[in-house]
Amino acid sequence: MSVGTLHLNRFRLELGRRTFVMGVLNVTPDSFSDGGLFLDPGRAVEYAHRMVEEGADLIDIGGESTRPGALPVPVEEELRRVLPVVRTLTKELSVPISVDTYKAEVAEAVLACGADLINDIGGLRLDPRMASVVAKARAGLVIMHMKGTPRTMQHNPTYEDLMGEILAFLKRQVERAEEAGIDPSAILVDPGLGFGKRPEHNLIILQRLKELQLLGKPILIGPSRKAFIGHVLGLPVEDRLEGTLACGAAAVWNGAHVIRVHDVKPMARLVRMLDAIRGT
Ligand code: HH2
Repeated sequence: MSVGTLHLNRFRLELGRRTFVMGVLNVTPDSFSDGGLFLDPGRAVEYAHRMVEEGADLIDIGGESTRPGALPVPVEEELRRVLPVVRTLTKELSVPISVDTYKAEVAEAVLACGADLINDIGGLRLDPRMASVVAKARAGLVIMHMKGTPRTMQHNPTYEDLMGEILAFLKRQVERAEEAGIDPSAILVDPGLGFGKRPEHNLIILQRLKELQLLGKPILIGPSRKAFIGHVLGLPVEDRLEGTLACGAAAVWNGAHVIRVHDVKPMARLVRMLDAIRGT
């Protein structure tokens, strides 16, 4: 379904023609699947180039792990990790650069360095200044749903109406973002697979993803290597590629516009093939 054009600072992405792949670059020592691999800025930059060659349409840089139970990282440390990489990649790459942070201070600094998109897993809930910082920089914003915080989110999450609660939260936060002056065509929504969800919740979200189309915003989804895939297949984190691809296929078929993934090459091929079948 076409929802027009996505405006991300320096870039315009035409939605509905093809599915976009967002490559994950975790500049952290402890991310759940790639922690420690790209802490060195040189290696991080090199890997981002590789992901673009393999078909990434956007790069998402993260300086704090948000895996279940993770503790917050101080602003100074998060900036120390991400800033050199953001500075280099905004110059060297011709794809939008996203930064995965829920802290307004981090967002402000990376936007000043030319980042195009803030991926806020807190969905404007964890830092009251985030909306105005993104608005001021005329950047894009991902609003993600999470129940609780990374430290608490997997403590027995329950829902009376899973899709209803996610929809209501995203609708409210989209309104907040627009009231703060963020360009309505710069906002994406994400139901937050694995963030305060039991395995079955994640499967229902993938099955009923189309319901989020009611919001009229592009849908981003991040199934990559997550625990619910391990739960279904009985496989460890390094062995979840096929499960991730299956989730990507279901998500594209059910209306996702952007897939956030570690394994760019196979996912890029998968979405190209699916887009061809759909005739988009
Ligand atoms: N998942 C993770 C991190 N950021 N952002 C969005 N919008 N959607 C997601 O599903 C999402 C996200 C978790 O994955 P990863 O970055 O690999 O792990 P970690 O948080 O341990 O760094």
